[in-house]
Amino acid sequence: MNTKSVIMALFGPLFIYGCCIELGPKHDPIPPFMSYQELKPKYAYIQAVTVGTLFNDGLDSIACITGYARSAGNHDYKLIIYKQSQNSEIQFYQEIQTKGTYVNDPSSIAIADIDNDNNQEIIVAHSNACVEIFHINDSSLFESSYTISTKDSYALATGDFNSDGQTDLASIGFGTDTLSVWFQNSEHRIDAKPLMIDVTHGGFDALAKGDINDDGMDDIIVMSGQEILPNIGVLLQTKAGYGEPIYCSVGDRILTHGLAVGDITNSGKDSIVVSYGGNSPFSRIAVFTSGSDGTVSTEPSVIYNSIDIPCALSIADINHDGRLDIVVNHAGWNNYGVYTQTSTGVLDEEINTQIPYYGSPINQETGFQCIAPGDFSKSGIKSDIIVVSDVGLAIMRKN
Ligand SMILES: [Ca+2]
Ligand SMILES: [Ca+2]
Ligand SMILES: [Ca+2]
Ligand SMILES: [Ca+2]
Repeated sequence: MNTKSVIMALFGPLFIYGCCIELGPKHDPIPPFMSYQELKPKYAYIQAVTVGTLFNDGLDSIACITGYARSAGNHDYKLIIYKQSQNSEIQFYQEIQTKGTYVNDPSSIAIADIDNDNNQEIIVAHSNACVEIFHINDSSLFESSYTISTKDSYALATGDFNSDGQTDLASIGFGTDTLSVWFQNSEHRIDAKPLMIDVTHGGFDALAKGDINDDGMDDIIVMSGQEILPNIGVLLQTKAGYGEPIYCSVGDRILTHGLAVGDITNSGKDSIVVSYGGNSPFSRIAVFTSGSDGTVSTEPSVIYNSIDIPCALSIADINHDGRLDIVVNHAGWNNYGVYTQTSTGVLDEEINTQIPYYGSPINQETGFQCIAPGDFSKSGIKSDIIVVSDVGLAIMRKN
């Protein structure tokens, strides 16, 4: 027996036992993800990704947009679609030229039926220029059908923003200090003129919808990512339209990075979640939950610790227990964290998972849409996560 074997024989069991105590999570842990799969072909610079049932087959498919790749590649400013097959394989489907350019690059993407024909459209925002709509044609291919010129074209959200049963569009520009809401009219077209609302946001912003005051009507949440401004502006929908924004902050002179909205307090009501801070121990996730009377909370209801540089956030039921959980991207570290929601509506401590290291996609730090949930294993639950990495897109499927 050599020296190493002697040490292992004497201390190995103790070492392993010690590791179990040291590393074992405290409450009902889950392995966050099982498998990691890169999607081919690879794209150098994906700006944003989203998921939707693009082909009326009940299966989630993926759409993403590319920016400037800093190379001679010819995949810049494209809309790229990956389709899920019946056996849960994700296959490249289509690459489409967009109206994006170097100065007006594609920055945000959404999937929604904004003309009420039961086919999903893909909507792409080109920063400081326009919103471009892509329809599916008779050959089941997507094609650009029209654009809406607007400076409010950095971040997109869709929802029913006037409670008429039809899906509408909302958009903000990069630090424009306005929000444009584009309603779907009675002829099922997007109104030519938006409702414009003043709300402060200073750049690297994010946009989301959710029912923040639990009255059954979609509200709009604007996150500011730059300048000394309130972190969040909440626009509550009322039967008479939208009032003044309600501003919320995580503290003085702190910039937030990521935004997500969903019921992560087991209350049936949507909370706002933002990420902020740099390296640990100064990195956090803050949750804003309205009071029982619907009063919007202007300060965090709960703050959770995180690890280095928490950025883009997503909300999904990662462990299939019927409660929504939070997934956070740690920009530059190729690391993803999961906060699972417990039955009492508090979040368990963060569990992290590493994805293969290739380098740091720059847009992870600013791209609020570099992570999206979907169902890519026919589980009926959106618990698989699409992530932007520097090789393009990858799927992390649930264990
Ligand atoms: Ca449609
Ligand atoms: Ca509507
Ligand atoms: Ca509401
Ligand atoms: Ca869950």
